Amino acid sequence: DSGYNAWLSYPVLPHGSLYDQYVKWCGTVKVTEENETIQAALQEWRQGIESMLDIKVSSESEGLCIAIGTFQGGNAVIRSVFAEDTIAKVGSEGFAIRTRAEAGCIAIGGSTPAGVLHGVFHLLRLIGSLSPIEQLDEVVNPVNGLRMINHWDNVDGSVERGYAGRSFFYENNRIVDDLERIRDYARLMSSAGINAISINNVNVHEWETLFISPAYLPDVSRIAGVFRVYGIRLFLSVNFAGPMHEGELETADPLDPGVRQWWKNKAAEIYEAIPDFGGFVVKADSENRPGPFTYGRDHADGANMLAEALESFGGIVIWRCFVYNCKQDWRDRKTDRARAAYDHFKPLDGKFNDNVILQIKNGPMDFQVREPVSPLFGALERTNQVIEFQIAQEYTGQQRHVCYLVPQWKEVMEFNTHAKGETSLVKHIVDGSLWGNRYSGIAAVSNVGNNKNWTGHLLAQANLYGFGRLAWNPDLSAEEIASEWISLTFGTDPVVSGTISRILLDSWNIYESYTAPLGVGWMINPEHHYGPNVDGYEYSQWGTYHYADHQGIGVDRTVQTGTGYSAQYIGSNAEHYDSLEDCPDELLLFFHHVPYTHVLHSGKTVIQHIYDAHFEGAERAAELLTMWSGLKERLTEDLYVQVEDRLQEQAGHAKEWRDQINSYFYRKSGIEDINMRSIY
Ligand code: BDP
Repeated sequence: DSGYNAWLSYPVLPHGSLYDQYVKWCGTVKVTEENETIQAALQEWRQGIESMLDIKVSSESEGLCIAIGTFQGGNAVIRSVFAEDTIAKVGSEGFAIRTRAEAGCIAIGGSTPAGVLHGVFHLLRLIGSLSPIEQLDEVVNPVNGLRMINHWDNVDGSVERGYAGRSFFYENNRIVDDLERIRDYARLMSSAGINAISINNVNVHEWETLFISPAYLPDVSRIAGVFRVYGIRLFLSVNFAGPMHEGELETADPLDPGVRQWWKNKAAEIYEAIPDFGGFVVKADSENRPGPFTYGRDHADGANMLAEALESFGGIVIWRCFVYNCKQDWRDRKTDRARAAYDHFKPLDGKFNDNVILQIKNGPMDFQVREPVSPLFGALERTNQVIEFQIAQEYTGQQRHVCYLVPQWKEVMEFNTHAKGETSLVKHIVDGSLWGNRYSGIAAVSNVGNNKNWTGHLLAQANLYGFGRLAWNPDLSAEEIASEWISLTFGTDPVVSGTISRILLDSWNIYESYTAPLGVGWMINPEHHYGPNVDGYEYSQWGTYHYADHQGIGVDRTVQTGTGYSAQYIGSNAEHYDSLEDCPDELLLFFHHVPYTHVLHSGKTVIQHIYDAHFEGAERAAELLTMWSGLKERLTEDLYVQVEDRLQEQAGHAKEWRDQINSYFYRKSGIEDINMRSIY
């Protein structure tokens, strides 16, 4: 196995009492519906059970069975097992599952075929992670409405920030003919709980506006057809100046009647080809993308125009808040990129149509290994919003280093914004419950490509799986998600799970410790963003600085002497971040400029922290390799070697990080390491 089957590998289960239990119940399946999603669920069931239990699944035999179907679908077993009050609790994507000894079956019922499919994946997951199945009785619904993956794939087959090969959607400026891999991708995504995928880059180049033209729509519709079977809606990113590039208008002014009509016609054309089309993802007035600013209009004008075009078809506009000045003067210490999203969008709260969702990156900068939570969460009381994470490890080792990001995402989701009463967690803003939004949810930039194992680093699959699971249920812990992923991918050997779980759970902390210190970020090579370069972005236009000199380091974002960014938070959050005494160590340099001799809560000086963290980080990166080598006899050679190669590279590269960062700060500060380790 090369990793292609990922968490749908269905490894053979060990013999024992649970195995016997599974064999007893799972060999017979009763399905009555012809619907293609139900049939896909059936096929998945056969594949999973036959592989894990090494038995044949039949639909004929008598005795105990699994019954799957919708409540209205005419399957008598389903009808008899679930009472009306249970059925009433099952939402459009959820399911009920119940073991009923009297009826001789385990029944999985949904109000829609997609719900049934999720239920089948659920039971397969329980079996694959050796959970008992004889007392099942629950209703499971996803917590978040939108659970979305954003691809940054370009139609020429390249992938922006792609670290796992080329696109599997496009080749030579066309959509691929063979949809086999896309089907397997849809299975993987659906099994993790995803229900929406945008298939093209948010940076829609002029020539790519053709995507929504008659030349491409039939092919886009083929992909939508594959997704549909797995309960996933397709979205497209659009270029705000589409009417000028794809159309022949002279303007893209959102208040121009001709432009508005153009988008309406376009929407009608798209829905003709794809009746369940999800809607548009838009990056406007950001990093040189066109937008409403050109015409003196604001983001609400732009988004609402598109929303109006989509509304009657049930479509939505996902408008990104990653908007900032990427041509700033680095000499100006008052302009602060971190402020930008809030400054742009807070004044527009309440002005967006009902079918617009703002998509907000988790932090105010850009997916650094450590950032505070974006202060826009909590600031928008009357606007639909989704959070955006980056599964692609652009700034976290580019899938050459292992960095399990679920713990980071968990931290963000659990952050208390204090926006509405004592407890106002990001996860409750994102799931729509805090403000009662019409639309809400969670999106992330994909980390897949056409590499055999999808993600380049095999262990990066855990981020893809973990994102889906967390979007479905944010209350799952990072440990639970890791352990599920490991069993489903590698099987249930406890030594394997113990080791991989430790590697995953330590990895974010390790990566953070040998890269940019204490929340300051950005010490990377410009453009491609891989590897250390302390001053790489220091004198550039992108607004990403650390201000290190011979006395100190950090960005002063306080109210009194800095950019005032800390005041974008609410109540005690604003106070803590603004205060040098209270600011948490891990974010100190994000909020404050301090001397190297400043003493942290940990009791160390900033400079000693930098030295220690980098020495320890590089050592711990090397230990990851040692830990992995303990699994050599327990894994297939292919899987073992894939990860070994990457961990070797990481161990070497972590030393390079250590040496560059430590030397830089030693030379700047002239302060010795108290432990006298060698710094160059
Ligand atoms: C940054 C990437 C850039 C993206 C941008 C975005 O470096 O390639 O276009 O985010 O989110 O992280 O639009």
